[in-house]
Parts: sequence; C-alpha cells; structure tokens
Amino acid sequence: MTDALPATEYRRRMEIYAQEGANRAAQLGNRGPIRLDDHGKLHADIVEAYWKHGFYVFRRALSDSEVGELRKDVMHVLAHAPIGPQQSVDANGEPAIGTEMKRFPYFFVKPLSDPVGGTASSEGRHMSKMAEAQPDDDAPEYVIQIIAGMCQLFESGLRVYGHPGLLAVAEAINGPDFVPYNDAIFVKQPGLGGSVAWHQDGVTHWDSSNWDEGIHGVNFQAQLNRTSPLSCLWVVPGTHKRGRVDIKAMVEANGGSDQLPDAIPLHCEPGDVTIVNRQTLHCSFANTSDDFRISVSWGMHRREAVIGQHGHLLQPKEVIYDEEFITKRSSVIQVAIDARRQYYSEEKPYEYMPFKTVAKQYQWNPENFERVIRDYNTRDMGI
Ligand SMILES: O=C(O)CCC(=O)C(=O)O
Repeated sequence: MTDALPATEYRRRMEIYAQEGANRAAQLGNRGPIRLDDHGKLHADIVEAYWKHGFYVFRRALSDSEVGELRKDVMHVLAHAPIGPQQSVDANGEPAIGTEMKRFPYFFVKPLSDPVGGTASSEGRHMSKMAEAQPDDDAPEYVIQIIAGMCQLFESGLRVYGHPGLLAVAEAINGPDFVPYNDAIFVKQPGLGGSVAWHQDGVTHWDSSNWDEGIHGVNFQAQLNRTSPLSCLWVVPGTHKRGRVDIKAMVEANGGSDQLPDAIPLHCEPGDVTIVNRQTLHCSFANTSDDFRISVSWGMHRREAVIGQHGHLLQPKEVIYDEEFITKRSSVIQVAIDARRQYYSEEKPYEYMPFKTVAKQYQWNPENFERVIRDYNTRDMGI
C-alpha cells in the first residue's frame, strides 16, 4: 500500500467528485417508487428509463420493518463472523457463523484497499487499479467486504429474495423465464471499506452473435443504511449499450484518475433498492466516509442467456448450466416466495412462471431447507 493516499486527502478529493456526481445524478433522475400497472407489471415508463440509462433507483421498496430485520440479521452475522480469511472462529473464539457451508461465505480485504483492480481475478474484468487510502494505525488487518449465501444464513435474506415487487421488476427486464445469478452482501465500514474497481459484470456474451444490451442480466441492491456519494455504488449511465468498454483507456484518458467524468452515484435511503444492468460500468470507492454501507445484492439472468453455458465466474469451467442445474438453483426463488407468503400474509405472492405447476413442492419447511436451500450457492450461475 505504499502509494496509498492519506485517508484525509483521499476523502477531500472524493468530496469534490461526489458533489459533482450528485449534481449529475440529480439532473438524470431515474428514481422513484416501484409502480405496477393494473396487470401487476412494472410501469412501462420505468422499464424505458432502465433501458435508456442502464440503472434505476426504487425508493423505499422495502418497508422499515423489513429493513430492520435484515439489518439485525446482517449485524448478527458480522458479530459472529470469522476473525479473518481462512479462520473458523469468531472474535469470542466460538465457531463462526456459516463456516460449515460448502462455499466459505466471506471475502476479506485490507482496509481501504483495492483487492482486484488490475488483476486477473474474475477473468480480468476489473481492468484498472483504483486509488487506495491509508487506514488508521489501529485498523484491523482485514475487514469483511462480502458475505455470500444470505438465503441460508438468515430467513430475512431468503424472504427478500421472494419480494413480489422486485420479482415483477426482474420479470419486466428479463422476461418471465428468468433465473438467478448469485447473491452477495457488500459491507463497507466507515473508514475501512475497500473499493470495488470499475467493471462490467458480464464475461460470457460480449462476442456472441446474439449479444444485446440485456444479455448479461440485472443486479439488485437493497440498501439497509443511508448512503452518500462517498460510500455508495457509482455507475456510468448508458455503458450497457456499448459492448465491452476499455476501462484502462478510460482511466488513462482521465489523466490516470479513477474518478471517471460521466459517472453518477446511486446514493440511497434505507429501503431503497437499486437495479443496475450487469453490463453497466460500475464501481465503489474506498469508504473514507462516516457511512456504514450494507448493500444486500442479488442478480437475475434470462434463462436463454445461461442455458448451456459453463461456469465462468463461480465454478470450474467443466460445470455446465444444464436444465437440471438451472432448475435446482431457480427453485430457491420458489421457496423464497413461499417463505414470504408465510411471513407476510397480507401480501400477494409473486407467481414465478417456471414453477407455476409445481409450486406446492417448494414450500418453505425444514425438509426443503435441506433439499433446496442448504449450499444452494454452490449452484450460483455467473455468466
Ligand atoms: O456494491 C458494491 O460496492 C459493488 C457491487 C458490485 O460490484 C456488483 O454488484 O457487481
């Protein structure tokens, strides 16, 4: 971290950029509540705005009580998480939560660092290294940046996966035959959270003959705390239409700075849910702010974009996403819908087309926890 800036200087530079970005964001808009039409479909104006800019911010999509439950559950996991990479005990020396899962659910980073920019990680999609900042002397050696596997770790995580309004959004973007990608809770503690370097998520279809602006799917992020432009996700609007962009060249053309000129921050209030096209260029900066950002994230693909592909991002290349694999992973959505039905009895459940005739086999109960949910994320589908 020898080139890292003092955190105060990093923050000073970010504050100027953040203000400019917030002004650009205010002009663009693309924010509002989830609005469904008389048939329960996402309002056409929102769909159009999403395809125009490659993102949308849904205000207050989650109720205060749902946000409160998610926050309590995430904080519980953080309090009982392993003390560092490859560790299995928490800060009290007790067995850490989730370490029995087949996929170790935590990703650690050094405070205020960029762990992946300019490396071969995830097929080299984070092409350029971000600026880093120096943490305080008493900062821990590592902090958690990602918690995976929320549908297994706590029930509020499973329930949000079955949210009817958000599933209607997934349908409006991907069509009714949509399938899941993965989930990841991004944790960016104040003065500690590392960056996530500029990248486009997709790695599979850039050169496909049927490439289009939606082929790599869409990501959702539910915000549990208020975030400012200093701590939130940033996007470069419209880049989902441009094919694979040359991030290195963009940074070089910007005098070597990662503060890209056309980017805008997706700062949010608790309960807001952002959707970002997986081809839209996005990043988050090292968190030198006072915000504690917790972003509960998950993604959805079109089935036709996934079927027959091999595991690019999450599994070895020998793993093929065939019908059986996809059906098994997608059944988590159906169980989540039922978990939500049992908990929010006043809400109209989403009808998930691929499981319409077999929904009864996927009720939320201990048996289906073992059959469907346990280690479900070994079947995440990243394209
Ligand atoms: O939320 C963040 O900080 C990064 C999210 C991200 O890169 C992603 O969802 O692909």
